[in-house]
Amino acid sequence: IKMADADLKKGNNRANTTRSPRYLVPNDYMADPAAHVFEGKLYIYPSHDWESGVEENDNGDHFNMKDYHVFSMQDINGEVTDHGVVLTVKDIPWAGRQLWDSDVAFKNGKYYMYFPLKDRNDIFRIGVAISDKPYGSFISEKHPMLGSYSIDPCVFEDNGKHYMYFGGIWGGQLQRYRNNKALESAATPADDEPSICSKIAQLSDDMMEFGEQPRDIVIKDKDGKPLLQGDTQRRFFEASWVHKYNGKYYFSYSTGDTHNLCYATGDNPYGPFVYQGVIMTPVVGWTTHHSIVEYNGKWYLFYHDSVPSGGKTWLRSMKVVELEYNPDGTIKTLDGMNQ
Ligand code: FUB
Repeated sequence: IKMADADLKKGNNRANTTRSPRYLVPNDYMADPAAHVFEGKLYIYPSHDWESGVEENDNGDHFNMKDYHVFSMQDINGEVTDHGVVLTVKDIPWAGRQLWDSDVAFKNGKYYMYFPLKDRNDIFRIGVAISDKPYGSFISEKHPMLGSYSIDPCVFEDNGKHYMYFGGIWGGQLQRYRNNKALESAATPADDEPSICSKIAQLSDDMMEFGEQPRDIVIKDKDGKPLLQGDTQRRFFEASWVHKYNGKYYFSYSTGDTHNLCYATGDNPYGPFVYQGVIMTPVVGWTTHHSIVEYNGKWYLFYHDSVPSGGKTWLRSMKVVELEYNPDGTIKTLDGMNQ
């Protein structure tokens, strides 16, 4: 009983579920899965981890990924099809290094892949690559999106409009910017100041650029106060994702150095969002990164852990597990998802 009380205080609404997670690609390392339903199938767009030999450091240089694969599934328990390499660093004209978490959106018969990559000055920008098919391959544009910065783009479609959410602190470089401008010197706010926020911008009609200046996604606590930078168990770090359930907007994200997957809800894509709780407690590995999608009437959490690599933070394996809601729309916390 004591344990349950402690969990409730932390916002951990433990799932009473026997459904177990499934590793999707046991023979390779895939992370940061972005899942979407296109043409009636589940498509998954992960990062492709590999052993590049780059030493582990606080900048995340060891996440030195050089290409993307696409996967698809007709049945959540069925075969996972690997569509092979669909974009590589060497085919991106402005590339420096490190292809991190990507996402894909569909509009007017075309699929747009959005990916973060360091340019030749080692600054993360967001690029666009296009395909006629959800499984690629994708052809990169010559330049990154104008005014783009940081990492982890996620594109959410609502009423025919597409919104990009992005950003990540520390190695993701978001702390180097204020009001969409690079700072002379990177400063993270003090612990008692409002936390650095994920960003949102509606995309232009042609899907190639921001259609407006990116704005902050403010997450407030239940008293209406913005979460503070020192509130490391709850504040935003990276891995933005948005889905809609029963007319409400759910903004979910990783708390990075405290390794929680959390969520907050709001009434529109821009927020503000009100903090609700933990979706998934920490898994093996440093990063935690996910997507949430409805398929055939059920909701699923796609995520990764580093169990198969024996805890190597840069060699992650992609998984899926069913996600459940309580009658009031809160999400049941998934706990112990490493098995
Ligand atoms: O995969 C590289 C980075 O690790 C992602 O962009 C972050 O969200 C974290 O998962």
